[in-house]
Formats: sequence, C-alpha cells, structure tokens
Amino acid sequence: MKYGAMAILGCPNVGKSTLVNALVKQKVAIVSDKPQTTRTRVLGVAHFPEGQLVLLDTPGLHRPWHRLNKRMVQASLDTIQEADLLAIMVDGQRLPGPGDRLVLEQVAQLLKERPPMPLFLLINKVDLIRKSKVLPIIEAYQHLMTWTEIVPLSAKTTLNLDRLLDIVIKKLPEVEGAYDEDFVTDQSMRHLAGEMIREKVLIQTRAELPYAVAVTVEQYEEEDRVVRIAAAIFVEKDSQKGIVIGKGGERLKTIGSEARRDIEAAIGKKVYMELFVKVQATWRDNERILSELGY
Ligand SMILES: Nc1nc2c(ncn2[C@@H]2O[C@H](COP(=O)(O)OP(=O)(O)OP(=O)(O)O)[C@@H](O)[C@H]2O)c(=O)[nH]1
Ligand SMILES: [Mg+2]
Repeated sequence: MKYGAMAILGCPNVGKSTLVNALVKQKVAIVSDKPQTTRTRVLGVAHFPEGQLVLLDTPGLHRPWHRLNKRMVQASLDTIQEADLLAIMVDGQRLPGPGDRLVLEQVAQLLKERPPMPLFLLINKVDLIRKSKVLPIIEAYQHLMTWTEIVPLSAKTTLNLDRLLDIVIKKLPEVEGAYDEDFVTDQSMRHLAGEMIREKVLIQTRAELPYAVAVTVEQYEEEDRVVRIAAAIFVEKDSQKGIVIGKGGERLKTIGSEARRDIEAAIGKKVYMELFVKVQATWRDNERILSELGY
C-alpha cells in the first residue's frame, strides 16, 4: 500500500491544523484565530483505499523569544526528520512577507542537509480571495524554492483537497502501512482534553493572554459511562486569572461548557469537569515547568 508521512510547516495562523483535521476527518489538533495555537508536533493519520497518509502538524515558525517558543520552533524543524514529504503552507491573502521568507530560509537550510524529498507549496485560504488574485501569489512564490507542486486550496471549505491528496498519494512510498484502520492520532484522550480546554481559552480571550496560557489535566478518570476531569489553567499574572474567570465566573463557565461539549463528542461519554485557574509567573521560561507541561 501507499504509506508515508507529510510534515506541514509554515507561519503561525496560516491553517496547518485546520488542514490536518480536514484530512484526518477528525479533530486531532486544536484551531484558533490566535497565532501560536499549536505548541507541539501533532500526528494524525488519514486512511484511504490506496493507503495511509500520516500528517505531522507543527507549531508555526517564528522568531522565538521565550524558552517555550524556542522549543516550539525546534519541534517544528525536527519534524522534517520524520517526514517523507514536506509541505509549506502560506496564507493566500498576502504576498510573501518577512515571516514567510523566514520559513523558506529555515526549511531550505535543513533540506540542504538531507536527501531530496518532495516539497509542496500549499496556498491556503483561497476561499477568502478572488480567483484573479491567486496567480500573482503563485508567481511570487514560484522562484523562491524548487517546488514539486504548488496547490492553492482552502482547508476550511475543503476546496481542492481532493487534488492535493491525488498528488500527495502518488508521491508516497509503496510499503506496508503502520496503523490500524481506526487509529487517527498518537495523543491520549487525556492530553486531547487538555488541548480542547486550551482551545476554548484561546477563543474566549484576546491580546497577550493566549500566549500566557497552559493547561494541565490533573485528574482523568474514565468510568463506564462518564469521564471525570479536573484541569488547571495556568496563567502568568493575577490580572490574567481575573480575565479567564470573568465577571461572576462567567467566562470560565463558558470555557468549561464548550470544552465539555467537544470532549463528550470525542469520547462518546458524559463528562464531569472541574476547572481552576492558577498563577505561575514566567512559566514560559522555566525549564522544569515546560517539561512538566509536556513542551
Ligand atoms: N477562511 C479560511 N480560514 C481558514 C482556513 N484555514 C484556516 N483558517 C482559519 O485560520 C485560523 C488559523 O487556523 P489554524 O489551523 O489554527 O492555523 P495554524 O497554521 O495551525 O496556526 P498555529 O498553530 O498557530 O501555527 C483559524 O481561525 C482557522 O479557522 C481557510 O482555508 N479559509
Ligand atoms: Mg496549529
């Protein structure tokens, strides 16, 4: 069968995780409109009659400031070592800017050090632009790297994903698949539950707060029909704690009920969830805490 792994790299917020979820046909990676949503490499498996495509979602590449960000960028770049194919995703709404050039430079550097591999350019979010605007974007990227193929698409509306799959599957090696038919991700449900809670915090808050948030699942007990979850939402300052909790606890309640709905849908069991907010100053630069958080 056709089997192999495609890593997806690119700037933050271009739609990498949205594409992985669309191809896997399940939510394995959290998505938000805030940059730097994904913090670790996430594996998802798409199953087809022809074989299996392993998708490696990565944190958006950027100039790292905190220790957390250095780890995120390193995790993205390391993913190339696990991949048979490489896709760089860009936002089709804009011409290549400094952030996109940084991505291309970092990837080009790494590709020099390894045997050649197929390299795709995915121009995402074309649902938001006029058709006549697509060609100038393609032309602007065409000569910046040697692309195997350039594919304009929309991860959100799934426009052109069939074409992407056709092209990608053809490039996959002919080997035995590694995963059972129902396997979609290597993350535990406990970990995914924490991510789903973090996603709701990102969606419900603004400005600096999303960057300062981490979630740990402190209790995860699965019974016949129910799952009991207790999770801590970490922020860096007292003021941020107040924002997450909201007036009269309203925001935390919304975060909890939306996360619970998603987790129940994913597990197929009723979820009882308890959330609390903890302040941990400068956790983003603390080696020990970063490791404890799994970053
Ligand atoms: N209109 C439109 N929006 C999209 C598309 N793909 C993703 N988005 C939106 O873009 C935002 C970012 O999507 P993500 O999938 O989280 O982006 P990412 O590249 O994984 O971001 P990081 O994890 O921060 O690196 C979300 O609000 C998505 O809904 C698309 O094809 N069209
Ligand atoms: Mg992401």
